[in-house]
Amino acid sequence: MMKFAWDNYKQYALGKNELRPLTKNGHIGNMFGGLRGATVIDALDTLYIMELEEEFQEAKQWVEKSFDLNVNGEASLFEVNIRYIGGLLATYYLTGEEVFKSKALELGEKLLPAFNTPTGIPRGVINLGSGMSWSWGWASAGSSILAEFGTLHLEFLHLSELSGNPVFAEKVRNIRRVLSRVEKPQGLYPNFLSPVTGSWVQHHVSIGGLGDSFYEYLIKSWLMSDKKDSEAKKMYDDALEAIEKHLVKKSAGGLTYIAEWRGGILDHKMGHLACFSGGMIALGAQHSPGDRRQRHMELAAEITSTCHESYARSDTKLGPEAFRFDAGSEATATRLSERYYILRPEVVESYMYLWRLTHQPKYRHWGWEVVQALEKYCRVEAGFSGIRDVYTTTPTHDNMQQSFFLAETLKYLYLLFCEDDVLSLEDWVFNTEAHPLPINHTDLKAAGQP
Ligand code: DMJ
Repeated sequence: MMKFAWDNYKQYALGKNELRPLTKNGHIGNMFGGLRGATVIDALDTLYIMELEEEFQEAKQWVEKSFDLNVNGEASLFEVNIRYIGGLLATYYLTGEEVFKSKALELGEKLLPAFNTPTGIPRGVINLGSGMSWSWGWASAGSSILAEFGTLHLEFLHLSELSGNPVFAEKVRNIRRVLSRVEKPQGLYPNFLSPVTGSWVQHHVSIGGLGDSFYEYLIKSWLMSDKKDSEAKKMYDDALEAIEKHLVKKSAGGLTYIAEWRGGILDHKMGHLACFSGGMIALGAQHSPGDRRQRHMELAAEITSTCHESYARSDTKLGPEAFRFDAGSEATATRLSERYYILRPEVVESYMYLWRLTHQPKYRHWGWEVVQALEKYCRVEAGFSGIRDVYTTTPTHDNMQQSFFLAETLKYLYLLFCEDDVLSLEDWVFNTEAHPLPINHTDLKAAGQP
């Protein structure tokens, strides 16, 4: 599947950001500020770990010869960080090849002006040429988004480590400082914060879109620090406790889910994006004392099972973008606009973590169901495409092979079916785009190993 996705991208769209597999051309879009080759950078480490050597060399050559960082355009700070910086760093750590490190550092420098705000909380959009930055037009009152400024920590620590320049680490430590001091309603973190005043702009809380990877990066920062970053662990534990208390619910049919919160009122829906949380909670549970460990492992398994239900209850066996738990609907999309599937990874991501942490065969079975459904409904003549409605066996295609399909969905499926020592969870943390970053094992460092 990876070879098919890559070969078609290479044939029809090399150098563009994504492949359009029906029209057999490339898509550039406006998320990466003039940067090109998002699929190349997102695919590099997956090609490498799958030992697709020729294909990896093709991708590497494109980076060496054609990856141009002197661009002028409006980029999402978050997307450039998780896909480009994350992909380049991971490939550098896997291969030791300098080109990936130098491109990551050069690109990292271009992101720094986004942090020039009164609080140091970066704005969401940056022009990579001029360094001008601003907030998303759709974000209320010029605010910055929790999942965006809260998803820089892992990559920025590595940028400082590799460059010897502390500025990257200082930027993310300052974000942490602002967040640890600000008052949290009921212990929860709202999704919109003003980069000018450092206070919340709106009380919408979500473990799915707009909030998701902020929580993920707290627990992973602690793991990546070889469990030294106790501040991150405490913030994660406290946040999870508030989530358990206020957002975790059980449906009439017995399905556990995490609701969204709007100024104290619950919205009983889960987005596909929120389905990563089964894996995150299981990962965090490994390091909790006895009773909490068991409770969190159960919660992780229940959420993952609910997400599996959202797949199992559809005609295609692929899950919708969002599903609801209002009376009469259980883990299904009730709105037309929520019925699509765009090759997202979060559900198989949780299967991978739960498999590695419990070895219960059901997670492999569920992963295999996804493989079969992808082959049946998303594979088209020239690549893989998202579908517009998971509730019909004759879905139309959206003509887009997302770069995260190669970075995440196929990588997590691969890891679900190989030995646990391939990118072992003892040695690596995955950034939110599934790019592996090494855990900073201090005992090895003390023993003189790099
Ligand atoms: C990816 O880019 C990342 O997983 C991000 O955290 C959320 N959205 C997509 C995949 O769905």
